[in-house]
Amino acid sequence: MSLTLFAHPLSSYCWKVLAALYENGTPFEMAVLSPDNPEAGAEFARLWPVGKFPLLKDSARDRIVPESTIIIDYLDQHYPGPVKLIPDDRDAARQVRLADRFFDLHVHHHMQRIVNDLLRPAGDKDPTGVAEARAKLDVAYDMIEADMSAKTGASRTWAAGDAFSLADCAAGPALFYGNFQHPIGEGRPNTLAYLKRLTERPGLARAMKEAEPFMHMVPR
Ligand SMILES: N[C@@H](CCC(=O)N[C@@H](CS)C(=O)NCC(=O)O)C(=O)O
Repeated sequence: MSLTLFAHPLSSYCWKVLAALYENGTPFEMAVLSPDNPEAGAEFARLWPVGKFPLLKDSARDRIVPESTIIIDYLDQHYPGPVKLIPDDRDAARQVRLADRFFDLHVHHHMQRIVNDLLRPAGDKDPTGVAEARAKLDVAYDMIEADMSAKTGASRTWAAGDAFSLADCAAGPALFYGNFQHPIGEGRPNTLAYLKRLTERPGLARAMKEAEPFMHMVPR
Protein backbone atom coordinates (compact mmCIF):
# COMPACT_ATOMS: atom_id res chain seq x y z
CA MET A 1 0.00 0.00 0.00
CA SER A 2 1.61 3.23 -1.05
CA LEU A 3 -0.37 5.80 0.97
CA THR A 4 0.12 6.30 4.70
CA LEU A 5 -1.87 8.94 6.57
CA PHE A 6 -0.36 10.11 9.84
CA ALA A 7 -3.49 10.98 11.76
CA HIS A 8 -5.64 10.54 14.82
CA PRO A 9 -9.25 9.31 14.58
CA LEU A 10 -10.53 12.23 16.70
CA SER A 11 -8.75 15.00 14.84
CA SER A 12 -11.04 17.31 12.94
CA TYR A 13 -8.52 18.08 10.19
CA CYS A 14 -7.89 14.34 9.82
CA TRP A 15 -11.66 13.84 9.33
CA LYS A 16 -11.45 16.30 6.45
CA VAL A 17 -8.91 14.11 4.62
CA LEU A 18 -10.52 10.83 5.73
CA ALA A 19 -13.81 12.07 4.23
CA ALA A 20 -12.02 12.52 0.88
CA LEU A 21 -10.26 9.14 1.06
CA TYR A 22 -13.43 7.28 2.04
CA GLU A 23 -15.62 9.06 -0.52
CA ASN A 24 -13.38 7.64 -3.24
CA GLY A 25 -12.53 4.31 -1.62
CA THR A 26 -8.83 5.21 -1.89
CA PRO A 27 -6.66 2.51 -0.26
CA PHE A 28 -4.37 3.79 2.48
CA GLU A 29 -3.14 2.84 5.90
CA MET A 30 -3.38 5.04 8.95
CA ALA A 31 -0.34 5.60 11.15
CA VAL A 32 -2.17 6.53 14.33
CA LEU A 33 -0.48 9.30 16.29
CA SER A 34 -0.89 8.23 19.89
CA PRO A 35 1.34 7.47 22.85
CA ASP A 36 0.72 3.76 22.12
CA ASN A 37 2.42 4.14 18.75
CA PRO A 38 5.73 5.95 19.37
CA GLU A 39 7.26 4.78 16.07
CA ALA A 40 4.59 6.61 14.07
CA GLY A 41 5.08 9.68 16.25
CA ALA A 42 8.86 9.65 15.71
CA GLU A 43 8.54 9.29 11.94
CA PHE A 44 5.90 12.02 11.81
CA ALA A 45 8.10 14.38 13.86
CA ARG A 46 11.01 13.75 11.50
CA LEU A 47 8.92 14.23 8.35
CA TRP A 48 6.94 17.30 9.44
CA PRO A 49 8.56 19.02 12.41
CA VAL A 50 5.84 21.68 12.71
CA GLY A 51 3.75 18.83 14.10
CA LYS A 52 0.39 19.56 12.48
CA PHE A 53 -1.54 16.55 11.28
CA PRO A 54 -2.76 14.98 9.05
CA LEU A 55 0.31 14.28 6.92
CA LEU A 56 0.29 12.01 3.86
CA LYS A 57 3.26 9.89 2.83
CA ASP A 58 3.16 8.45 -0.68
CA SER A 59 5.92 5.85 -0.96
CA ALA A 60 5.06 5.07 -4.62
CA ARG A 61 5.72 8.65 -5.71
CA ASP A 62 8.24 9.42 -2.95
CA ARG A 63 6.27 12.43 -1.72
CA ILE A 64 5.41 13.89 1.69
CA VAL A 65 2.22 15.92 1.54
CA PRO A 66 1.18 18.10 4.52
CA GLU A 67 -1.90 20.32 4.99
CA SER A 68 -5.39 18.88 4.62
CA THR A 69 -6.33 21.00 1.59
CA ILE A 70 -3.10 20.17 -0.21
CA ILE A 71 -3.50 16.47 0.60
CA ILE A 72 -6.98 16.44 -0.95
CA ASP A 73 -5.67 18.35 -3.97
CA TYR A 74 -2.89 15.75 -4.32
CA LEU A 75 -5.32 12.84 -3.97
CA ASP A 76 -7.65 14.39 -6.54
CA GLN A 77 -4.78 14.61 -9.03
CA HIS A 78 -2.85 11.40 -8.40
CA TYR A 79 -5.44 9.04 -6.87
CA PRO A 80 -8.73 10.14 -8.46
CA GLY A 81 -11.94 8.27 -7.78
CA PRO A 82 -15.62 8.56 -8.65
CA VAL A 83 -16.04 11.78 -6.62
CA LYS A 84 -14.21 14.67 -8.28
CA LEU A 85 -13.13 16.82 -5.34
CA ILE A 86 -11.76 19.81 -7.28
CA PRO A 87 -13.38 20.68 -10.61
CA ASP A 88 -11.19 20.90 -13.71
CA ASP A 89 -12.76 24.21 -14.69
CA ARG A 90 -10.57 26.87 -13.08
CA ASP A 91 -13.38 29.26 -12.19
CA ALA A 92 -15.36 26.46 -10.55
CA ALA A 93 -12.18 25.23 -8.80
CA ARG A 94 -11.58 28.74 -7.42
CA GLN A 95 -15.06 28.79 -5.89
CA VAL A 96 -14.37 25.40 -4.28
CA ARG A 97 -11.05 26.64 -2.92
CA LEU A 98 -12.67 29.81 -1.60
CA ALA A 99 -15.31 27.78 0.26
CA ASP A 100 -12.56 25.47 1.59
CA ARG A 101 -10.64 28.50 2.89
CA PHE A 102 -13.84 29.90 4.42
CA PHE A 103 -14.54 26.75 6.42
CA ASP A 104 -10.93 26.35 7.56
CA LEU A 105 -10.28 29.98 8.45
CA HIS A 106 -13.66 31.23 9.62
CA VAL A 107 -15.20 28.13 11.23
CA HIS A 108 -12.56 25.49 11.95
CA HIS A 109 -9.98 27.96 13.29
CA HIS A 110 -12.40 29.55 15.76
CA MET A 111 -13.70 26.16 16.88
CA GLN A 112 -10.09 25.15 17.59
CA ARG A 113 -9.53 28.33 19.63
CA ILE A 114 -12.40 27.28 21.91
CA VAL A 115 -11.08 23.72 22.22
CA ASN A 116 -7.54 24.91 22.88
CA ASP A 117 -8.80 27.14 25.67
CA LEU A 118 -10.63 24.19 27.24
CA LEU A 119 -7.32 22.32 27.26
CA ARG A 120 -5.48 25.15 29.02
CA PRO A 121 -4.94 24.85 32.76
CA ALA A 122 -7.17 26.87 35.07
CA GLY A 123 -5.48 30.21 35.63
CA ASP A 124 -4.22 30.32 32.06
CA LYS A 125 -7.56 30.76 30.30
CA ASP A 126 -8.32 33.40 27.67
CA PRO A 127 -12.00 34.35 28.08
CA THR A 128 -11.62 37.36 25.77
CA GLY A 129 -10.21 35.16 23.02
CA VAL A 130 -12.98 32.60 23.49
CA ALA A 131 -15.69 35.28 23.39
CA GLU A 132 -14.14 36.62 20.19
CA ALA A 133 -14.01 33.13 18.67
CA ARG A 134 -17.70 32.57 19.53
CA ALA A 135 -18.67 35.92 17.97
CA LYS A 136 -16.71 35.09 14.81
CA LEU A 137 -18.40 31.68 14.62
CA ASP A 138 -21.79 33.39 14.79
CA VAL A 139 -20.81 35.63 11.87
CA ALA A 140 -19.65 32.61 9.84
CA TYR A 141 -22.76 30.58 10.74
CA ASP A 142 -24.98 33.47 9.57
CA MET A 143 -23.11 33.63 6.26
CA ILE A 144 -23.49 29.86 5.76
CA GLU A 145 -27.19 30.11 6.63
CA ALA A 146 -27.66 32.77 3.96
CA ASP A 147 -25.72 30.70 1.42
CA MET A 148 -27.77 27.60 2.14
CA SER A 149 -31.13 29.34 2.37
CA ALA A 150 -33.77 29.12 -0.32
CA LYS A 151 -35.09 32.47 0.96
CA THR A 152 -32.05 34.35 -0.32
CA GLY A 153 -32.28 32.55 -3.64
CA ALA A 154 -28.80 31.13 -2.99
CA SER A 155 -30.07 27.71 -2.00
CA ARG A 156 -27.52 25.01 -2.73
CA THR A 157 -26.91 21.43 -1.74
CA TRP A 158 -23.17 21.59 -1.17
CA ALA A 159 -20.75 24.34 -0.20
CA ALA A 160 -19.83 25.35 -3.73
CA GLY A 161 -23.00 24.37 -5.56
CA ASP A 162 -24.58 21.12 -6.70
CA ALA A 163 -21.51 18.90 -6.54
CA PHE A 164 -19.83 17.55 -3.40
CA SER A 165 -16.21 18.77 -3.27
CA LEU A 166 -13.10 19.58 -1.25
CA ALA A 167 -15.09 22.40 0.35
CA ASP A 168 -17.58 19.92 1.83
CA CYS A 169 -14.73 17.79 3.19
CA ALA A 170 -13.63 20.99 4.99
CA ALA A 171 -17.14 21.94 6.08
CA GLY A 172 -18.07 18.59 7.67
CA PRO A 173 -15.64 18.45 10.58
CA ALA A 174 -15.62 22.25 11.01
CA LEU A 175 -19.38 22.40 11.40
CA PHE A 176 -19.68 19.16 13.39
CA TYR A 177 -17.15 20.19 16.01
CA GLY A 178 -18.22 23.82 15.72
CA ASN A 179 -21.78 22.83 16.57
CA PHE A 180 -20.45 20.74 19.45
CA GLN A 181 -18.57 23.67 21.00
CA HIS A 182 -20.76 26.57 19.88
CA PRO A 183 -24.21 25.36 18.76
CA ILE A 184 -25.41 26.43 15.34
CA GLY A 185 -28.89 26.80 16.84
CA GLU A 186 -32.43 26.20 15.64
CA GLY A 187 -32.47 29.71 14.17
CA ARG A 188 -30.17 28.46 11.41
CA PRO A 189 -32.17 25.50 10.04
CA ASN A 190 -30.46 25.47 6.64
CA THR A 191 -27.03 25.20 8.22
CA LEU A 192 -28.25 22.38 10.45
CA ALA A 193 -29.74 20.63 7.41
CA TYR A 194 -26.44 21.06 5.56
CA LEU A 195 -24.55 19.58 8.52
CA LYS A 196 -26.97 16.62 8.48
CA ARG A 197 -26.32 16.09 4.75
CA LEU A 198 -22.58 16.18 5.44
CA THR A 199 -22.72 13.65 8.27
CA GLU A 200 -24.79 11.32 6.05
CA ARG A 201 -22.14 11.28 3.33
CA PRO A 202 -20.29 7.95 3.34
CA GLY A 203 -16.90 9.60 3.85
CA LEU A 204 -17.63 11.68 6.92
CA ALA A 205 -20.01 9.06 8.33
CA ARG A 206 -17.21 6.50 8.33
CA ALA A 207 -14.66 8.87 9.87
CA MET A 208 -17.18 9.71 12.61
CA LYS A 209 -17.97 6.04 13.23
CA GLU A 210 -14.28 5.27 13.69
CA ALA A 211 -13.95 8.16 16.14
CA GLU A 212 -16.83 7.00 18.33
CA PRO A 213 -14.65 5.07 20.82
CA PHE A 214 -12.62 8.24 21.42
CA MET A 215 -15.40 10.87 21.48
CA HIS A 216 -15.51 10.93 25.28
CA MET A 217 -12.03 12.49 25.14
CA VAL A 218 -13.24 15.62 23.35
CA PRO A 219 -13.16 18.49 25.86
CA ARG A 220 -16.29 20.52 26.37
N1 LIG B 1 -3.68 23.75 8.47
C1 LIG B 1 -3.56 22.41 8.96
C2 LIG B 1 -4.17 22.37 10.36
C3 LIG B 1 -4.02 20.99 10.98
C4 LIG B 1 -4.30 21.01 12.47
O1 LIG B 1 -4.53 22.07 13.11
N2 LIG B 1 -4.27 19.81 13.05
C5 LIG B 1 -4.44 19.65 14.47
C6 LIG B 1 -5.25 18.39 14.75
S1 LIG B 1 -6.93 18.59 14.21
C7 LIG B 1 -3.07 19.50 15.09
O2 LIG B 1 -2.12 19.16 14.40
N3 LIG B 1 -2.95 19.73 16.39
C8 LIG B 1 -1.71 19.53 17.07
C9 LIG B 1 -0.90 20.76 17.23
O3 LIG B 1 -1.38 21.86 16.88
O4 LIG B 1 0.21 20.66 17.73
C10 LIG B 1 -4.28 21.45 8.00
O5 LIG B 1 -5.18 21.89 7.27
O6 LIG B 1 -3.89 20.27 7.92
